[in-house]
Amino acid sequence: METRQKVFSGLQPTGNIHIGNYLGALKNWVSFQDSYETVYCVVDLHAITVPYDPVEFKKDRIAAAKVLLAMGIDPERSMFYFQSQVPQHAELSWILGTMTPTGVLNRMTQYKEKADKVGANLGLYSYPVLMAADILLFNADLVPVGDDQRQHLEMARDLAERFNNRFGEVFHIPEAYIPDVSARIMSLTDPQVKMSKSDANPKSMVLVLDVPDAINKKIKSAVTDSDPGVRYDPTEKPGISNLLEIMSACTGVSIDALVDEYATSGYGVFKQAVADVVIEEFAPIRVAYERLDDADVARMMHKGALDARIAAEAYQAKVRAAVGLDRI
Ligand code: AQP
Repeated sequence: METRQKVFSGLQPTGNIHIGNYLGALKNWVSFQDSYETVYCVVDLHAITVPYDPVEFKKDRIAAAKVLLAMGIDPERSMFYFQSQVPQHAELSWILGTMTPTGVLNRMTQYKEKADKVGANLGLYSYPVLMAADILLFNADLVPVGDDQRQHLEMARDLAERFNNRFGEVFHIPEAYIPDVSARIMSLTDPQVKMSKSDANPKSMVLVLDVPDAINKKIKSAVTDSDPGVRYDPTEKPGISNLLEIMSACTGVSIDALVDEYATSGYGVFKQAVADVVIEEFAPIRVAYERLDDADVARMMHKGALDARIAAEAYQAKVRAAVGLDRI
């Protein structure tokens, strides 16, 4: 029997899920269910590496699971659970941490950026080790992520190789799956920086659950430039190029074809077309989200964690045996 390749990815339940998360990674999560064995996880242990309110966090965690279910993550086809409820993630992270040179962690750009904003802590520093453990725990082949996770993925590959060289072949070497278009969706208010959940300005991001009027307003007020031609040029025209990427990733129409269509239409017409496409993309997700019940979702996630613990244990037993920590 042919065994399918395995996909793993995670989403932090920190605040609202935006169109960058969706087009950079989550849209692929859904389509990968058709041809891969898929393991998806709401990575709540990662999310507590920055300041948070536990009461709000509990709600955000369920909300993140609901958005993913509403998008089309199907617990019948994917393993789907909260990271904290499968303790093997943390155990493997510790083991990998013992073979992670601190010099490598010191080079992680996301750590430097976040530590400057929210303060340094050990969890934030070792975040890429936990991410490596997430990926390696189920021996994933492919990891759909946005461009900002490229460096972390490289580190996961490096740790898998270090482990295999020292203890024998246990891990597959995972590949990142980073889309050609929309791997780095930029802020709508400052197209020089990545769209980010932690941006304090709500106008900087379109949220997956935004109502049509909000999507319209945000896209129409997106920062562009004073030269009116619609062209793809991320250096000279980062705002328009960002909108072209959004439209192309939502519709599947190439950027060249979109440029042909809107080159001389003016920014007003182009922005309206982008807003219409995004509204259409997100409308069914919002409807499906409203239909989901928190208690049902909590039960689903509990069941997902039970299944994931059993599956993870089979892999983790091999890791323990390899490093001399067999259960006796
Ligand atoms: N702007 C983006 N464009 C494309 N992909 C993106 N991703 C994040 N931002 C963009 C991808 O979304 C997936 C889930 O991200 P996460 O929940 O792990 O959060 P993050 O990478 O830390 O990015 P956020 O959502 O913007 O949060 P903050 O404010 O903390 O930086 C990942 O695959 C990520 O690559």
